This record gives sequence, structure tokens and C-alpha cells, in this order.
Amino acid sequence: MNKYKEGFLWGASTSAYQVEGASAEDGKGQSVQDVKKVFEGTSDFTVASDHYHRYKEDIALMAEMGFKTYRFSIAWTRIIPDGDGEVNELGIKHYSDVIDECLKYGIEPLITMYHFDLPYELEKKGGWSNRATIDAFVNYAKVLFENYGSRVKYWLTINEQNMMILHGAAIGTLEMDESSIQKILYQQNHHMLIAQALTMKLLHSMVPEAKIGPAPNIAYVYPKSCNPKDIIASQNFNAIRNWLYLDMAVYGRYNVVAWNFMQKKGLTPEILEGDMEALKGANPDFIAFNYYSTATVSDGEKDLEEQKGGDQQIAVGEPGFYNGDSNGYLQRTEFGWEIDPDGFRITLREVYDRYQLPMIITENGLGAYDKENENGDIIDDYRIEYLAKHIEQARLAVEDGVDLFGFCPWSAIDLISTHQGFVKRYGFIYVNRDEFDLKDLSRKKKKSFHWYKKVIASNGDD
Ligand code: BGP
Repeated sequence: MNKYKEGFLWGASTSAYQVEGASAEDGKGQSVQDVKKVFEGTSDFTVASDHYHRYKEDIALMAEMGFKTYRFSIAWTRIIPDGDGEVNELGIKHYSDVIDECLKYGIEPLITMYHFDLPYELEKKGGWSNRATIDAFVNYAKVLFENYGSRVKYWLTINEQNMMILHGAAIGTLEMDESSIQKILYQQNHHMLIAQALTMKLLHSMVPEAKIGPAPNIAYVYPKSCNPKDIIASQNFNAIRNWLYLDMAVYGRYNVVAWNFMQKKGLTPEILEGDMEALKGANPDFIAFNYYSTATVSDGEKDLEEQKGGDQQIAVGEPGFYNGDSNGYLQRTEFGWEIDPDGFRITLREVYDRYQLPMIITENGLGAYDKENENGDIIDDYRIEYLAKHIEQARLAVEDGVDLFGFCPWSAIDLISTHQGFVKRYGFIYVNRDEFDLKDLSRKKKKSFHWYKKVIASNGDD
């Protein structure tokens, strides 16, 4: 049996704005997440899980589980509060301490440089529509590499850039004019892709022994049936949702099917002289991706009104290209997300086959309304079942020949969901608070905590 490799990076993930709190402390600037209107019935991000103050306690718990890596993001606004001006020494110190705390336990920090929290001062100047944001990002990257490059081996550029483009407004990009939103987002996409490529090259020149990769959300797209028209729809959405981002990161070129889609819809970005050159030769060392489920589509010739989407799909289709659909073979979580462990193996095989680069999973998990039982325990068997099935399918993908070097579920600790509040929990570690009642924010081990500890100790045998 082909087991997970020696030194496999077992761990879990968080992101700064969803877990840290302390949103205005120690010189932190505001990000788009701090100023956006939160979704009805959900709390804002000012306190979150208070990880900013309790990171030592949290990392000790991660060490107790046996983590080999901890994937967290750095808040750009703690390092450079307005995005492109002065460096904030207190921010530099905070993450330096977090990194040291991880290293103390032999946990490799796996750092996301940007996880949905663009500095608000940059957003006011046009955000990613403004080409100056490319330079601001690369400069921010330089500050990170100068300060942490000697201690951090694994870097991720931008979390789920593809979701920011497909669901931009919902994730945190501020309000935009509906009629031109897609055009704006694809221009922003082009700028983010350049920023990412330049950052990868910068790390390779500044810290040749460190490794860096992109971190999109990849979900293999199934055709609803074997009707050839459904197959074409699935190819279309695979290209628009997945390959556009990875082809660019790895090969430095626009995927042809995705480009054709952009052209037909009038969404092609303005490309300046030197852009395509900048995009080439980034040479990511690995591909990281987040996986929650697959997607299913059918023939895209229907118009939007007739299209029906799965609950988790905000954009349900593109007339003429694909029609978002549901998959009758799959069960769903309490929050309506389809559960597809086999799809995880399929996605891993497909991505490896296309790019032949080592891969690490940076998110996978189950959001649920965890409840304490009469003894105060959290018996999250549903989460254990979900993760066990995905780990098993990843192991089969490894047997198939896929080069996988790490697995980081979402999330290490309970935190605030992107749009469904604190009550949608993902962690191995329970945080004692409700949506609006902060209680004492104390930590408690869920049943999955003890289970995951055994998984790690046996290198995936469970
Ligand atoms: C990913 C994001 C995370 C995270 C997760 C779960 O898209 O990278 O930030 O929150 O999804 O999603 P949600 O919080 O919406 O349940």
C-alpha cells in the first residue's frame, strides 16, 4: 500500500481576518473586511476567535494534535497599514512571534500572503483595478521575505483568487456597478495574476531555498450527463473556474477556452506591453488548493432565468457556456454544500496530470452547527466522517501516483465563516462564543481533535 510520504505535512488552516480579532490594535490599518457590510445575522470581525491574543494557547493545542504545519495568513494591514506606505513594526513583531511559536514545536509555518483582506486605503484608490496595487503587493511581499524569509519555507500567494473573481462582491470586494462588474473583475484578475507571478520570482531570487505556490479553490466540474453538449459545458466551466488560474500560474499563459469565453462576453482585460513577459517564468514550486466539493453543469445554451444552481453556488451559470446544476448522487451538509470525497480523488488526479507539480491541500472541511452535549462535549462525528472519507480518497490518489505532500483541513480552530457567521463552525478546537454573545472565548477540544491526533500519529492510517 502506497502510504502518505515520510514527513507528510499534516496540519490545518485559518485566515487572519476570520480568526484574529484585534482588528484595530497595534497599528493595524482597516481592510475591506473591516468596512464591508456584514451579512444579516452574522457578527463582524472585530473579535473573531481572539487568536491575535491567544495564539500561544492555540498553537500549543495544534502541537498537541501533532501538527507538522500550520497554514495561516498574514494581514497585509498589520504589516503596512495603508497598503503601500510605512511598515508597522508592531505588525512585523507579531507575526515574527507567531512564526517562532510554531517553530518551537517543530511546526512549519505555511503562510498565505493575502486572504480576502485587501487594505481599505488601496481599495479607495481603485483596489485591484488600479495597476499601482501590483507594485504595492510586490513591495509587501518583499517586506515579508526580508523579515521572515530565513524562517519560513512555504509561502502561498493569494487565497482563492478564482472565487474572488467568480463571487467578488460577496467575498469582500466592495460594491461595484452591477452592469460592469464582470469586466472590472477580469481586469482585476489580470493584475492579481501579474502580482502573483512577480512575487514568485521575487521569492526565488531573495530566498532560493524557500517554496511558493498559488492557492486557488479547485473543484473538478462534472457534466450532468454524457450528452456531448453537457461535456462541452463542463469543459467550459473547468476552464473558467479552474484552469484559467493554474495555467497562468504554471505556464504563464491564458487558457484558450477561458480566453474565448472572455472574448465572447467582452471581458478581456487590457494587456499592456510587458505584461505577458511578467506573467511568464514564475515557476511555482508546488500547487496548493482548497477543495470542498465538485461542481456539476449542464448544457449552457439555456438563458439564465431557466438555470438552477446548487445551494452553494452564487453564480449559477453563464448563458451559452454552462448551466450550474446539482448532483443527485451527492449528499449535502447542513449548509447545503455537496459532499464528494470521490471527487477529491478525481480533482487531485486531474490537477496532477495537467501540471505535474507537488501538491498540498490547504482547505477541506465541514461547516456545521456544533453543539455541546449535556456533559459539555462536542461530539462532531459528522466532521470526522467527512474528513476520514476525504483522507482515504487522497490516499488512493497517492496510490494512483499523485505527488501530495500535505493536508490542511479548514479549520484548525472555530472562526468566522466568510458569509455565514460564527455559528458555522469548522474547527477541531471549539471556541466558547455565540454569534453575538462573546462569552469567555475559552477553547475546548472537540471529539475530532482526538481523532485527528491519531490520524497524524499514524501518518494517515486513522
Ligand atoms: C474558503 C475560504 C475560507 C473559508 C472557507 C469556508 O472559500 O478560503 O476563508 O471561510 O471557504 O467557507 P465559508 O466560511 O463560507 O463556510
